[in-house]
Amino acid sequence: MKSTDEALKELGWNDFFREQVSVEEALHCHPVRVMAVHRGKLAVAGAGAQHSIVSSIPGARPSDDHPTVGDWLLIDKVTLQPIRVLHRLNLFKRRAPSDPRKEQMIAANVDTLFIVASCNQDFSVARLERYLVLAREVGVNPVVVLTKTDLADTPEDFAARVRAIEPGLRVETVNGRDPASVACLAVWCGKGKTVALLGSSGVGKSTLVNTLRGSDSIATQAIRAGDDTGRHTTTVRQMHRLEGGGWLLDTPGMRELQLSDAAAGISEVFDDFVLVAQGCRFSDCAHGAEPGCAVRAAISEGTLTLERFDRWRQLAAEDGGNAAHPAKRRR
Ligand SMILES: Nc1nc2c(ncn2[C@@H]2O[C@H](COP(=O)(O)OP(=O)(O)OP(=O)(O)O)[C@@H](O)[C@H]2O)c(=O)[nH]1
Ligand SMILES: [Mg+2]
Ligand SMILES: [Zn+2]
Repeated sequence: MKSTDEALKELGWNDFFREQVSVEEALHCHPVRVMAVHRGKLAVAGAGAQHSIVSSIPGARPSDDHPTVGDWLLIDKVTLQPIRVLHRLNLFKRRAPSDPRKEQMIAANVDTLFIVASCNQDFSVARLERYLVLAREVGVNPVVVLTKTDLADTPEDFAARVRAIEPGLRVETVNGRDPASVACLAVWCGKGKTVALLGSSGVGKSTLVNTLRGSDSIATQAIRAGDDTGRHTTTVRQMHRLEGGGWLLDTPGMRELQLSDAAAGISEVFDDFVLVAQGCRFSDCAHGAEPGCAVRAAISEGTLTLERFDRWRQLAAEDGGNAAHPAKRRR
């Protein structure tokens, strides 16, 4: 029989969380990790026990105090009532598609982010940049996983386009249905580690989880023939355990990733632009028709591209126009 501590460690428990629990709380509560969020219910796992519990926390304010998948939660030993969410190592969120004024929590306490995309006509550098901005903003190490190499004539061309986004970016090309091919991903999936998979519908997130687990328990579905887009097969965010003790957090494919409050992440992914912009004559240069604009000069010289400039401006505009002036916002 495993000790409580050992069992919690396998769920990702560490000193950061342990130190948040008072002696008093430890007497009548125990920690559990949120494995999945269903309508009004949470699937949680603790040392040697799994429960389905209510998700509402008395007194929780409408936003971040609520539990999301990956969270550590204290629950009452007797009633199983959730008491509070422990502070997170990190939290992925986006603008809610239904209401841009609201934020939607995606996942918490993630060690590595697999940004999944396919080597087919659905591939988009602009979309990958958004996911990268999110990873940088949250401070989680990203790995771009390019699937369906078996269907592409030149998968290396796709990988090269991803590598061009950021020097040193980790890119893995795989056939998601082949265990030998996905074995390269295991290094991020060690005991107690949490890997979240994000990406559009149909890119093969659930397929990767199935193959890495050596099972086919998660439903997957063929993509549309016309445009290679997916059918939104996965509908819940859920943690899946790997035999070696790691955790894969599968998520539903996103139609669009609208960033919220991501100025620092944008500056990091577009640091080439930020650097050049420091040479603009005006510190609040919008890089339009202003005299002495170093960004426009670099574009005419060909050291920066107009395509990337447009994508940078687009993200900055969505983020409230703040990203172009990182000095004001940088934390
Ligand atoms: N040939 C090939 N097919 C793949 C690969 N990866 C995934 N597929 C197929 O692509 C389709 C979509 O895969 P899913 O795993 O359902 O995609 P998903 O990203 O989970 O999609 P959502 O749940 O809708 O977000 C399935 O038919 C998979 O079998 C791959 O590397 N090669
Ligand atoms: Mg899926
Ligand atoms: Zn300028």
